[in-house]
Amino acid sequence: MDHNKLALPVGTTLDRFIMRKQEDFPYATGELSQLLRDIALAAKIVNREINRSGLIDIAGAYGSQNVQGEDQQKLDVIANIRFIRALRNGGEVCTIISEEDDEMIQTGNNQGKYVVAIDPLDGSSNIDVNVSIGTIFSIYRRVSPTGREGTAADCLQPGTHQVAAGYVIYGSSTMMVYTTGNGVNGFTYEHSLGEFFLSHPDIITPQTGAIYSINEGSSDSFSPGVAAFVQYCKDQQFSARYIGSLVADFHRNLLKGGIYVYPATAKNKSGKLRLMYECNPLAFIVEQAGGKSSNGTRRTMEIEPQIPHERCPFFIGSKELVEKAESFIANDKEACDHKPAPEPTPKKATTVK
Ligand code: P6P
Repeated sequence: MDHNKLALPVGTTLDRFIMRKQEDFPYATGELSQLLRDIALAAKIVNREINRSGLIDIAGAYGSQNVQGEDQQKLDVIANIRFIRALRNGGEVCTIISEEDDEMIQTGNNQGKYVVAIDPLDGSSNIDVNVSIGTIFSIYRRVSPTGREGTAADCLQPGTHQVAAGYVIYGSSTMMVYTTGNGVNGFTYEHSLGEFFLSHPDIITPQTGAIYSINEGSSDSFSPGVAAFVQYCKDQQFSARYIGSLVADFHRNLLKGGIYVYPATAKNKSGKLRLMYECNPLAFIVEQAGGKSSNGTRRTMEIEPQIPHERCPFFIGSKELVEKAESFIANDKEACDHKPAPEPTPKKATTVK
């Protein structure tokens, strides 16, 4: 019996899970395994900072310094530093695109075979009101030869080239959910043991659902197709659930069924969410779980990135709901193709901070 093919029991640690599934990785050399462990380690550290920040915030509320007299840094800056440091020290990653940095980050690991795109702490403005927030990451194999810095071509690969993707949700419990292209598995963090344990094996998202997540405050500028889909959801008496934290809305819909939509609006002409480190990783996960993701007309993971921080309209969740939204948009006479708004061309890559 090939024990590696046995479903691993709930309670398996993340480390053991990664090791036992290693032969699922296309490259099976252990480097991707190590990279996933590096991300999990950084997530544990960020989790601790988030839990403390509530306390420090209260103390820090009386000044810009925390109880230790340190200048209080914004939590997303701290998270960025932690993930970059973990990826640099792990040695497997040559270059990083981070939501927190305009330019590509060169780690100095020129032998590293992987590139990571990451949103270190999405929704961080919610931390002050104790709403769940998250880290979202995407992993690619570099296309340029090792031995030198990573290139823009390494970083601007379509989502179909991802070798792994995942998110960490810092909520009522902290979970890490990821895929390497062989299904989706969720791990819950046990603080007292400092370990992630398999809690949600082989996640499959419902084919349909009765939850829609969209900021209707922008409804005046929705395209007719999007407005018609929102009206459809209301006619179906779906529940409107919008936390304002992508990872939290996505995670709930992944487990319960539903759709999250961030369309083009007057304020965000190409949508607000970033293709490389928000849309593509979640698209990889949702497709592996049987769901769907698009920009309203095109599969998210087939969009060819032009710039590292490109935005795109985002429709993601239960397959039948995404297809219903797409059908309204297809009927929308005024639908205009998504073209990324011109953004400043990236400057030269910098060395890691
Ligand atoms: P709005 C948080 O800033 C974020 O990037 C996502 O986590 C969230 O879903 C979205 O923006 C909320 O944006 O415009 O509805 O406040």
